[in-house]
Amino acid sequence: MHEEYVKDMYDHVKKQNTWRKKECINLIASENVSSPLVDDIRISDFMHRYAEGLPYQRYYQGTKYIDYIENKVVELAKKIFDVNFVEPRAISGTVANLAVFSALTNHGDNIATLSIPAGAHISHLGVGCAGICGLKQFDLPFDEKEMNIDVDKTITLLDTNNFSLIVLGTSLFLFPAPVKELKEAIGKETKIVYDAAHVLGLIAAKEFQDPIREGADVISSSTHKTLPGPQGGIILTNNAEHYKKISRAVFPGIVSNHHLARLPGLVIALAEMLDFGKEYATQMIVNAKKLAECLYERGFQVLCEHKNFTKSHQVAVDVQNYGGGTKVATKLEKANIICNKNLLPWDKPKKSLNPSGIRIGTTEMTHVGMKEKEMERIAEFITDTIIKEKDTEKIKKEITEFKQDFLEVKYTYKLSNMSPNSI
Ligand code: DSN
Repeated sequence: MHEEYVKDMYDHVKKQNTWRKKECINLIASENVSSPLVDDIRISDFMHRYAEGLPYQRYYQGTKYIDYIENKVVELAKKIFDVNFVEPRAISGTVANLAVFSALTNHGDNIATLSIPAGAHISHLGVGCAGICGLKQFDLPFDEKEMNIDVDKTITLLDTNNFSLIVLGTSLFLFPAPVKELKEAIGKETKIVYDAAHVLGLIAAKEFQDPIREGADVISSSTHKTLPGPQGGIILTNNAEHYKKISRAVFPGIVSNHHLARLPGLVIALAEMLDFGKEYATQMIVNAKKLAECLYERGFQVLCEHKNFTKSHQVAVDVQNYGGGTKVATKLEKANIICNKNLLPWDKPKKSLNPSGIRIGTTEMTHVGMKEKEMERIAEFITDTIIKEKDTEKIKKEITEFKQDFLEVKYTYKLSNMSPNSI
């Protein structure tokens, strides 16, 4: 008998829930917590079902409710992002990228993306989806001071090579990408794919940039970062031809079961963004600027002081002075401050095990109601841990106490007794 595994799993999940939800300051920029409504509806009979194909044209019976729900995802995503076509069946941001790259390129084509130290997601590269699709990846020139693409040098690169795709949108994403400038400079054959995973919630709230109107052909994204939905992927476009190819790439190409149980929660998250997204996204950005400013004032080398640090939910800090990203992130974890080490543009990709920086995001802490005052407190905790080297056990206790006022997700509806699982 292996019953002890059951107890063990319950025990460990409980420990995770308590630690990360109640005792930690989570500053991982790619993470968020979804609202209780989104969480609650995620556990359902849909976890066990298949629905291959498109709504009302499935290869299975028993799909009438998921057909309805999937159409609601499409309806709300069209409304919020003002696009004509939505493909919600990619089960993650990387799967969305794989579908888009494979649909819009041919084996052997050239693709231009940022490098990892300049912020690209791993899926943009030769080791990721671009490589799987047989694409030859070129690095877009990057201006380290401005923390953005160097438009002039990029135009020269694009003039001298034939590119099927340029991928904009990154995992280290402080400032809007120059979509408009590049669109004006490139030929029709080169398509722009904008990976919005990090900033989808900011785009939904019209607080960052409007990639489609600025010239992006396709947006690919995950659905669980600044847009606080269940983990999953989504693809948006106004181009019918692109949509057709991408949709075929998703199914039957890459995804069989598109993980139906996430879709009702995605509808709720989109509705929440329509009603509360503006306030939430604005506060996320205000908080990021405030946290950056407070860290800078306390002696940290926060990037881009000359540009007011950031226009997104993210802050980047060069921590070479304190032993590098690995040492700093590990030390912060000991105090229950969770963030990630991050390559910065001046790092060689090989430095990924000990990069120069850390990346900080205000996504989750804003979602649980923190504002500028709390950002100041977080900067103080970080300073105490890294610069003043105070006792981490003591800081940890203070953080647990501090966190108790921020256990509830805001920017959602006040509905109770709605659980669909008590039938
Ligand atoms: N790798 C994730 C991030 O942290 O940005 C995105 O998938």
